[in-house]
Amino acid sequence: MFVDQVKIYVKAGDGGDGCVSFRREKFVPRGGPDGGDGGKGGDIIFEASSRLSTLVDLRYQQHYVVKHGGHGSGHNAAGRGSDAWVIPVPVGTLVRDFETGEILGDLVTSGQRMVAAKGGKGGRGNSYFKTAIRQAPLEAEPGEPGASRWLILELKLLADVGLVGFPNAGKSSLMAAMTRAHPKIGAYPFTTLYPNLGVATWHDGKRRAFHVTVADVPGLIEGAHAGKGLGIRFLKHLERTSLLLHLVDISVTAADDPVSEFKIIRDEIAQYAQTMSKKPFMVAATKIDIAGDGEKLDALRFYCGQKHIPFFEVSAASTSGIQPLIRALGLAVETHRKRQNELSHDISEQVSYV
Ligand SMILES: Nc1nc2c(ncn2[C@@H]2O[C@H](COP(=O)(O)OP(=O)(O)OP(=O)(O)O)[C@@H](O)[C@H]2O)c(=O)[nH]1
Ligand SMILES: [Mg+2]
Repeated sequence: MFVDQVKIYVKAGDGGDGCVSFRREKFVPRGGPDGGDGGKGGDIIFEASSRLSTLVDLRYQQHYVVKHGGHGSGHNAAGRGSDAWVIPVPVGTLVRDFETGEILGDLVTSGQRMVAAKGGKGGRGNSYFKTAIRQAPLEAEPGEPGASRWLILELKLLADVGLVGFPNAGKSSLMAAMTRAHPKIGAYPFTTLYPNLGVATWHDGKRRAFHVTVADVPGLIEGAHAGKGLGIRFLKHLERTSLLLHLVDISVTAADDPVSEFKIIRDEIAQYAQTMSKKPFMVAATKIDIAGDGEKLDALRFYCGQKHIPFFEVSAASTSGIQPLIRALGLAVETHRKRQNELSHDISEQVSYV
């Protein structure tokens, strides 16, 4: 099951209490205070893991409460700290405070961690409060409470290229042809019910290999923005892509007018978010091995030529056109990454001069 949003409660461990105790030993009269400090309460930590692809595990457990640190005891013995609870989440998980909506963290690389709730400090024992004039303090501190809050965890997949198109357009087949992923493929609409990721490898001619992550999402139909079909809820997984690849079926069995099919999908994307329709995009005509008289293919090619839209012709069945497509996607993604780097560099330069 694919789950991309959950609400959970986290509570870090309270600190252990400090202890009031006095040294009592034979031959040591008035041994003085020896109450130890309480242990620290364990934190709640999220850790991004590339082995997870959904938040489903967190759907089944809603409360995460760490036990308190150990209390201090006599002989100046400090309480043991309680262990942190490390909760694995998929890469691409955004953590928000439920009350304020504030983004607390965005886990974008495997192994990245964030502390979602800090454990309380242990209280100090009475030996700490001893002074020259107070030889027998009767006070010790209680442990600090651990932080607690309700959180919203939202998964927004991280991919470079998003595949969009009508159901049955051949998105999952293309994904299988470009990457090592094995998405479900079927001769019926809505075969894909949740997003899949795959990695295509691209060589730049200097024996350097680059990786391009591709996301295949469920098909869109006219009215998807109003909830038709599976709706547009999965489009959020394409928000972080560098570019969109529109797949348009031009085979004999496809709809008659591929250009209007393409425009319907553009429209649905615009209805979803302006930021999405401003993303760079390309068009690939799919299933060219069964193009028939090629009239639909010609019409789509002509339209894209007029509009200066990068255009590709592919067949997942014969693998024709796949390599040039991967290369073009790789180049476009590389350019985008460089631009992003320069942009963040520019910003940091500006900041350092202020
Ligand atoms: N002949 C031929 N058939 C293809 C090609 N690509 C996909 N198909 C067929 O088209 C049908 C739909 O393919 P999918 O890859 O499942 O399409 P999809 O866009 O992922 O569909 P949804 O997941 O339902 O949105 C399947 O029967 C595929 O075998 C192709 O290049 N040539
Ligand atoms: Mg599919």
